[in-house]
Amino acid sequence: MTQVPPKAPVTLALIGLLIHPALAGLFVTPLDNASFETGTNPFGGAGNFAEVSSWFEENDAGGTGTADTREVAQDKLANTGNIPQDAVGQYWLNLAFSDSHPTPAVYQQIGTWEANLDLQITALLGDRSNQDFSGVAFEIWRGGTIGSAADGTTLASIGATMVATTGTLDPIVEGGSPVTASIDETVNTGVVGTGGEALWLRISTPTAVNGNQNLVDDVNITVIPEPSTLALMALTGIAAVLARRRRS
Ligand SMILES: [Ca+2]
Ligand SMILES: [Ca+2]
Ligand SMILES: [Ca+2]
Repeated sequence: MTQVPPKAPVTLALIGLLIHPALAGLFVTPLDNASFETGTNPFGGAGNFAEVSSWFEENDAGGTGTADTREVAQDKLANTGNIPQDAVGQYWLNLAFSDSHPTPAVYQQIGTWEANLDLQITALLGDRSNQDFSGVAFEIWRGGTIGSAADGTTLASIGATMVATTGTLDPIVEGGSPVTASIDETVNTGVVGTGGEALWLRISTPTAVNGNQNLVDDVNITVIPEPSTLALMALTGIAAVLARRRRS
């Protein structure tokens, strides 16, 4: 009777554990228009977008009122003297604060909520040399009515709840020239929620004062594998090497 070598079943079990449900929380491509390169300006004029594709602008009523004329994506080529030129592509998101736009923020769905996901967020932040940068926060929200998400609608008003925030990030040192800074932050989805409800990314400028402009570009978000998953990956690699050695 042939003895079945134990290594193959062990390896298969480890691979099975690697297909971890925690990795399924984000969409395969979590963000659309992550560099803010597509949009329209229904009010005419070249360059800046008043409407950014795939993102919901909380202040933008979608066609009427003064709020709509706000530049949500800034054409860096339109003001080469005061806008940072080393962003990805031609446009920055511009979270610009004024008395008529008191809480500029954009959001989009990035997946479905699952407990205790570590999410890594990276992005570029930009400062205009002729405006103050006051800080940007990257927030994770869950729940709410997906079909009610729209330009001019806040995440809070559709019933979503914030579960994590980077806090207000302000790595910019104001000076006489445009400045670019990169951020790399980790947040966690927490343990309170319902599996499968919407998971959102919201970008806001919580502490702005009138006249501030906060540029954001090249936003990326990924799930960080849990330490146990990383250990299993290492074990699986060792098991595969051992199995190969035994065969040769
Ligand atoms: Ca861009
Ligand atoms: Ca939009
Ligand atoms: Ca500045």
